[in-house]
Order: sequence, then structure tokens, then C-alpha cells
Amino acid sequence: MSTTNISLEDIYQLAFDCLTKAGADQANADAVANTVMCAERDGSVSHGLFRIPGYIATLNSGKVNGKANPQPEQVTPALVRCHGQNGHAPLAISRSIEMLAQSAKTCGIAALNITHSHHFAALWHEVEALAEHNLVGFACVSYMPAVAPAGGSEALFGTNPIAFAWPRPNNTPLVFDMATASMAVGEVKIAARDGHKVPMGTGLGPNGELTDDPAEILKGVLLPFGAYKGSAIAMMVELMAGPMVGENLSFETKQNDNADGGPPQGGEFILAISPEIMGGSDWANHAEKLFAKLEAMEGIRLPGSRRHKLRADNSPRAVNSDLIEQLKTLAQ
Ligand code: NDP
Ligand code: PYC
Repeated sequence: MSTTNISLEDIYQLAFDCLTKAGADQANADAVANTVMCAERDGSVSHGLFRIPGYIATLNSGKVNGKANPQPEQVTPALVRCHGQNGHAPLAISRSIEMLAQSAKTCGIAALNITHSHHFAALWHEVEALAEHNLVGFACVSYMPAVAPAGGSEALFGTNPIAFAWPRPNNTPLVFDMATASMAVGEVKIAARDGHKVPMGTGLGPNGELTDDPAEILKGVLLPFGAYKGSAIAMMVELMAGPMVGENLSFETKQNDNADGGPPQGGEFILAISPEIMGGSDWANHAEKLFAKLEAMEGIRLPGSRRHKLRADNSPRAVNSDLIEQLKTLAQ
């Protein structure tokens, strides 16, 4: 694969230009371009520039409103709701997080429901934003059927990611952000594009056979991580990001989607908890004892640490050259 070095500023600008060219207004294009730039910066390549053609497809097909103006509302002291106005999710999220954080600081625990929104990004943005307020964050979102429930071979669950952040005062937060599928679809597509195999157990080919060929899995189905345990968590996400927030289950999402290849409409559930109110003033020091034990163990690293290390490096990123050329054409 040939790559082109591109600065973080140029990554942002390329994404922004593609989005505005396709009809997004300044606020929406800025929110998505920032999410994409942060993903490239942190090495989350499957949710960086790679996603721009999908975002553009939804603007071109008219499925997504590039001029959405989502406004969060305080439903109860501990519940914030944001109707996404059929826009891409990043603007609805960035406009709602502050209200959620203030609610959690008042009530000890608060939730945010986002509906009528199109999520195509990594989830760590939303939970890290809460950790910056010294809050514990949890987020989940569903997708479209791509994953067979454990024991089956037919897609029903989305790749349904969950993300968790634990604030560490004077340090980067502890964050994990993972699909409940063995691998995100984006990662499987990148492996197929770059000619890499994936671990056996990632998914099944079109005839239900186990395979390590990502192109075959894309014609077949992904498996949940951790067999029936991951399957149960994927099911939980279906419920929490669907009926619990007044949104669709993944199979319903697919029935309503126009198959333009971009993110479908769905919901997101985000929870914020104040460990200070919940557990008392020793929460941070107490948690550090666990992190110290983990970091002292041979072969262990904290989730999120790879991304945070990459974030400290401001130098240009190597991006697939064909993708850059495709995006330059879209931006003109
Ligand atoms: P990965 O399997 O790459 O990583 C999952 C988590 O595990 C990360 O927090 C990662 O931390 C951590 N991790 C990885 N290796 C280790 C290790 N050796 N030790 C400790 N921790 C480790 O992610 P996925 O493929 O499951 O998901 C990729 C992205 O796709 C996510 O950001 C997710 O939000 C996104 N996604 C979005 C969807 C949507 O609908 N919007 C749907 C599905 C996925 P680190 O980052 O430091 O490596
Ligand atoms: O990579 O599985 C994925 C995904 C779905 C929606 C956004 N990312």
C-alpha cells in the first residue's frame, strides 16, 4: 500500500472541504472534520479519512441533513435529550456534552439520549470529554445488522461499540472503546483493502464457514467478541441505544436505510457519573492503586494508552495515497 504524509491541519481541511462541497454547513462540517482529524491523529485509521466517502454519500443521497441544528434539552435534572435533526452525530454530541456534564455534577449521575442522528465515528470522543470534567463516562451506539448472535450465522446485531472513560486527574484518562463484534467493520474493510488476513474467529464467509479472509467476511457475517458473553453485551447495546432512547434496533435501522453506504439513522446513549459524589473524595487515589498494579505487570498496557501516546506526536500522518486522491477530487 502506498501512503502520503499529510499534516493534521491538512487532514482537517481536506475533510472539511469535502463535507462543505457536498452541502454541509460550517458547524456540521467542522464537527465531523474535527472527529476525523482526531481519529487520524490517534491512530484510529478505520474511523478517520476512510469514513469521508460514506459521510459524503449520505449528504449526496439526501439521507443526512448537512445543515442540522441540534439543540439539547433538559428533560429532567438528570436527563438530557438531543434530537439530532438527521444530521451527522458529532455536532449533536459536542453541543450536548456540557449540559450532560453539568447535570451529572448536580445529580451525581445523568444520562444523554441522542436520537435521529447518524453515527460513523469512534466513541472515545464523547467519553473522554466527560473525563475532562472528572466524570466517569459510558457510551454505546448501535448500527445495522453485521454480527451474528453467538451460535448463529445470520446478522442481527450491529457492531455496537461501547466506550468507557475513567478520569485520572493530572493524567490522560483510562479509556476503552471497542466494537462488541470481534472487530469493527471498518477494521475488516481496511484489512481487505490492504490485503491483510484477520484472526480466525473474526467472522464467517458467505456459506457460514470460518475464514481469515476479510473480503469473504464482508460477504458473510462478523462474530461477537467472546462468544455468548460478547453477544449478550451486543444485545444490551441494541436495547440501550434503541428502545431505551426511543430509537430503532439495528434490524429496523436497515429496513429504513437507503443503502447509500454511509451511516444509518440511529440513537446513542451516554451516561455520566460523578465519582466524587458517588464514592467520596478518595476515588482518584484509590483507582490509581489498580492502575499501578496493572502497569507493573509484564506484557500489560492500559487501554487507550496507545492512542494517547500517538496524540502527543504532532507530525504528519501516513494516509493511503489512493484515498487522499479520491478525497481531493471530492473536495474540488
Ligand atoms: P480495537 O479492538 O482496536 O480496540 C478496542 C480497545 O482495546 C481500545 O480501547 C484499545 O486501546 C484497547 N486495546 C487494544 N489492544 C490492547 C492491548 N493489547 N492491551 C490493552 N488494551 C488494548 O477496536 P475495535 O476494532 O473494536 O473498534 C475500533 C473503533 O471502531 C472504536 O473506536 C469504535 O468506537 C469504532 N466503532 C464505531 C461504530 C459506530 O457505529 N460508530 C461501530 C463499531 C466500532 P487503544 O486505543 O489504546 O489501542
Ligand atoms: O466500523 O463497524 C464499524 C462501524 C459502523 C459504523 C461506524 N463504524
